[in-house]
Amino acid sequence: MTDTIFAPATAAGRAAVAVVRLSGPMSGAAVRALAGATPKPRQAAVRTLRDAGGQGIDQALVLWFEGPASYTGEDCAEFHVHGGPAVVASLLEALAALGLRLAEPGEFTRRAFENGKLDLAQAEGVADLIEAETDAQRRQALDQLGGALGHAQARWRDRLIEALAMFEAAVDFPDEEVPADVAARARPALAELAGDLEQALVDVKRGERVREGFRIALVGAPNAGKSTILNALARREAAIVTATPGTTRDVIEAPMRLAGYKVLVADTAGLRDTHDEIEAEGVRRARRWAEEADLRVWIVDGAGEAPATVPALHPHDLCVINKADLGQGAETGHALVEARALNVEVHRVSAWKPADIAALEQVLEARVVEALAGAELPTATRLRHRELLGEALERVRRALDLDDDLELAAEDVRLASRALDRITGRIDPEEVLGRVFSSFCIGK
Ligand SMILES: Nc1nc2c(ncn2[C@@H]2O[C@H](COP(=O)(O)OP(=O)(O)OP(=O)(O)O)[C@@H](O)[C@H]2O)c(=O)[nH]1
Ligand SMILES: [Mg+2]
Repeated sequence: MTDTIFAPATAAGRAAVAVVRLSGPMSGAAVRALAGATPKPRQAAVRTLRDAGGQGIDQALVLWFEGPASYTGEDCAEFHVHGGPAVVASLLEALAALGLRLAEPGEFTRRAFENGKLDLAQAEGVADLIEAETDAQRRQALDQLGGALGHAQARWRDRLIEALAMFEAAVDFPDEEVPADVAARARPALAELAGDLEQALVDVKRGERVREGFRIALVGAPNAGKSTILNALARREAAIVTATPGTTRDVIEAPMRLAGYKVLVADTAGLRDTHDEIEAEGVRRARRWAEEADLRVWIVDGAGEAPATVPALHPHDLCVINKADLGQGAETGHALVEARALNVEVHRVSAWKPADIAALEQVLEARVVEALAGAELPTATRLRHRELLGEALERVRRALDLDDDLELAAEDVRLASRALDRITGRIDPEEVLGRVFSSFCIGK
């Protein structure tokens, strides 16, 4: 028989109210043991909770959800108690004494998934909604919880089944004159599907960025003012600033919120050749972080005289010429020439002037919006989805290339369909499910 599980559903610490929830076949018995009779399903009732010895635990609001009309699909109950640590601790103790067990992270949602209350992508939406810190993360997670990805997956799957039926008909009736014709009829459905999957793969990058944060790297020569700019943007002394070149060694990430999106701005070690082992490692890390970032901002010491050190930049990156308050040195001219050659937009600031930092923040905000805002929310939002979409697309493309060998094409269509099924977790092995649910918090 399934265990009956319990867990606090609210965060630890003091609060007005704490919620403890139960799920499983013994939930009703546990409510009766602690609170007397079970209340009417889905109606709140005020009860005194008592442990097995008859000692009062708290006055609580008790909710009873009879399965399958509950979050997990099993019998469930909730106790809304006063949110003091001792109250919660003695309630948990009383539940354990009744033979119930503390839930694992994500176990409630896992049961909901196993009982068909939501698919795997929706369960991931639940986790993302709990993690959401920005408005964009919240909207995207809510959309996923609403089943947006599952709906898209069902549409894609229908096309595959249509194509598969045609291939199979052609394989089953080889004597008739159908094969070439059938392959030709399956082709448009598959080609359209390939287009949809390509688009979903473009969008999933946006979805991942919204979830994890848009990454902006501040890069450039030592002493250009990268750390000063990071601190000004983050509004705190996140990085050490000194007049000594080579101050920053580690990558220092500061989370920010721009236009309702999560953004990670990273200060990095100044780029130069060095015999100092520690600094050299810092420069390697700076280059790696910058390469993987969504936007690189090349910071230049505008008052400097040395030729500008040019980092590896991508089209549409930015160049910020700093220390405008000190006037121009030869480095400004070098940087302008390089920036023009690389087609990189240039802005001039003094990191010490709040108005300049505000203007820079606006430029960065516009870049974030341009990269992440779309007419529609991305349906796929994480690496797991991206890999499965990629696998499905590859299979569909192979099926399209194989029209003389209908049996092989049919097999590719079947494998594409399997990859798409795994998005909603229909056929996933235990290990994949374990990985998804273990990232949840306890009580969800
Ligand atoms: N006058 C002036 N000085 C600045 C400005 N921005 C930074 N500085 C100074 O330039 C020096 C270097 O600044 P940092 O922010 O440490 O430079 P960095 O690019 O992080 O340097 P590394 O960590 O060595 O790569 C410090 O003395 C700052 O006070 C500015 O806009 N105007
Ligand atoms: Mg620095």
